[in-house]
Amino acid sequence: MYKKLSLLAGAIVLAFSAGAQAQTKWDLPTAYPASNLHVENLTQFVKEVDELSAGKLKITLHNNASLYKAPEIKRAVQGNQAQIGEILLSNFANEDPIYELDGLPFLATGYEASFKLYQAQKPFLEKKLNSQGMTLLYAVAWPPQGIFANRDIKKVADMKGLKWRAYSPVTAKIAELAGAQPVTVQQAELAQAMATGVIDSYMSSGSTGYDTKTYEYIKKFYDTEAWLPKNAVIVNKKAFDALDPATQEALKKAGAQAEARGWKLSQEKNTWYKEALTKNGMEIVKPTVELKEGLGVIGKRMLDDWLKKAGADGQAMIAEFRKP
Ligand code: PCA
Repeated sequence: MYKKLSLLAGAIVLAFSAGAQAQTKWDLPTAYPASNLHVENLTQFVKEVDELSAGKLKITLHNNASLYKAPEIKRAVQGNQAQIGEILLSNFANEDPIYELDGLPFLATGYEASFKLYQAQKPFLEKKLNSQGMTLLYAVAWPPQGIFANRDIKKVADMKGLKWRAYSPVTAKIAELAGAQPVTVQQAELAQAMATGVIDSYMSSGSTGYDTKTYEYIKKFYDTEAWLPKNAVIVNKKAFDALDPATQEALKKAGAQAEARGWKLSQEKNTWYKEALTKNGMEIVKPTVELKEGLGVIGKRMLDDWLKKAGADGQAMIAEFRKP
């Protein structure tokens, strides 16, 4: 009798302690500021995870590279110092060609083509991240990339000698091929790099132009719509496996919702950002045919190089992307 009672008491204590441990706290670093479309989306995602998991998974969002700098976030998630994090895929191009694909100029230029490229890339991206102890939760495209510069740029040769801010190995390569001088600067340090004259031009989205008040230094945005790089939200596999099945489902559901919402938001805000840049005194310039063709030649060369590096997987991705 006593034994039974104490067993029962033990079970109750266990149940209570399980209840007390049921809340999990995760850190989510991102390199971009609160005004950024991806961060706006992440803020909503964190809220939805809380609701869908009935308060069991609490995620703290750390924006603007306050917890880790952009290139450090992937390793932090891999090592479980952060359980979940947002990365710019093409930042990791030197690690594996799979991370470079959506950074190649003029391979996929609109939202529709970019989404198609994402679908072709996704199984390989998932496999790569899994092999590194992480899973892909979702990915969202940045708005199309154009050129910020004060100089009159009518053809690629006009880019020669520009002090060009690069944000990834791919954007540095474009600069080299165009005869500009690349300096790698992440978005969180971009405003300072312009203010101090370290750089005088760069290629990115209207979103980054707006976030960093580029209009205070640079007066033209050449709307080349060259490519749409993606941010991905990745999760440490061990941290994910430690969640109970219902919480895992809640996280996946919130991720799927964030992906759908993010692609829409990116497209809507692309227009909004360009209007905001105009209001702040920037001229949005339609690129000349010659400039687009010249950048196309650079893109073609980069794709050829990529295909050599990416082997059979690369061929498969491009074939899938080009399938009608
Ligand atoms: N903005 C980020 C990456 C791509 C983009 O549009 C940046 O400039 O750092």
